[in-house]
Amino acid sequence: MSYELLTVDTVPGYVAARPALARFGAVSRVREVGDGNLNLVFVAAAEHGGLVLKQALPYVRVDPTWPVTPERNGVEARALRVHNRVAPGLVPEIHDADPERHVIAIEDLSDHRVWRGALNEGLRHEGAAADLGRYVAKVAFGTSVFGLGAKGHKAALAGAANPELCEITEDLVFTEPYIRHEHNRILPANEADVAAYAGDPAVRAAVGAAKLAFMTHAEALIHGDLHTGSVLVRDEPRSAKAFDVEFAFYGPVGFDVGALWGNYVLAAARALVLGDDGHAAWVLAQAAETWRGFADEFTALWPDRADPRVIDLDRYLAQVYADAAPFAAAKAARRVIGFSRVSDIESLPEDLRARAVRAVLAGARLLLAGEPRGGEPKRLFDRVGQALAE
Ligand code: SR1
Ligand code: MG
Repeated sequence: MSYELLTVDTVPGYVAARPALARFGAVSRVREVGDGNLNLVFVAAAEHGGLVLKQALPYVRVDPTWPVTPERNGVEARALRVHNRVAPGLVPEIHDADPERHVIAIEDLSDHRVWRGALNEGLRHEGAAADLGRYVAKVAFGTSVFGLGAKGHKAALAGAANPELCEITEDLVFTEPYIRHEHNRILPANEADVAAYAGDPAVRAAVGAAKLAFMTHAEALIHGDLHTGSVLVRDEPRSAKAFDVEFAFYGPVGFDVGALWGNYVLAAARALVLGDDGHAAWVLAQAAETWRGFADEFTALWPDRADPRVIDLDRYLAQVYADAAPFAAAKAARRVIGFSRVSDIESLPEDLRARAVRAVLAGARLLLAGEPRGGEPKRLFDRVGQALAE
């Protein structure tokens, strides 16, 4: 390895040596809190406040034979700066970026918690789903042709390539669940469900079309991995922030909306098999909340800067909406077939897990069936709820 990995013992010295972090003073306490697939994450308490250090590992945590470029840390730093500019308050602030050790220092948000865990416990963070919709809209507007103009958009696009991490998504979300692959893990009770889902020509055609859109529709500097484990929430004062933007790239805006929707499906499937119908209904209702936050914010941004002579707002919104549904399906299905599972499903006892997987695949099928232009998320997710419950 060509760079030194941080440890709880070396973090204080590291912070002391970074001029951009001098204002924090001496670090007195450090905890390693990383639980994702790709990074070391340290929370450091210092004389003048807390900070978080995120260091990219050059491999996948659970499979060190699988290399992943640590340059993604620089991608994340650049995207986070842009997202702070266009969506302030909806992402962590960034204090420092170190391209040699592949470390970023960001705002300490220890007074928040990861949304997935809260959803798993049946907690309701009202307003979070709409805030995330607003975040997606601000990024969609501010980093696209609408906010940057034609030349600005092309220049930004040229500087924001993230091919290695895009390839992970192309493989793990859109390909591996639909072929025989060593990454796939399927309970015996779900073998027929997965074979029926992944082998269905209509499913394969819709997922293939979504994959092509992911690979070619360079609309905005999207988050790229906006699942509920990439969201922090707080009750009082109310706050929701997206974090972990290392998968950011110029892609289709519907992918971020769909990622949230797909993760609501996972959370709802969990709630349903646990018998908490009320929580399942609440979670699925968040899909419409996210859409409302997105559409309202994007519409509010539109009159100032967009070109109203040719490009039509309603058509644009309808396109994002139509894109989001198959992306949601692919994002939910990959979590119950392929690599990288989620606690919503994995922490269930095996019999309930099998039921939840079956429900998620039924929901995914419905979302892949195609949403008509002019469709409406409340109606769509009412139908998803019925599919999950059948
Ligand atoms: C090898 S990385 C696996 C997954 O972790 C990230 O959170 C992304 O979702 C990626 O697909
Ligand atoms: Mg992540």
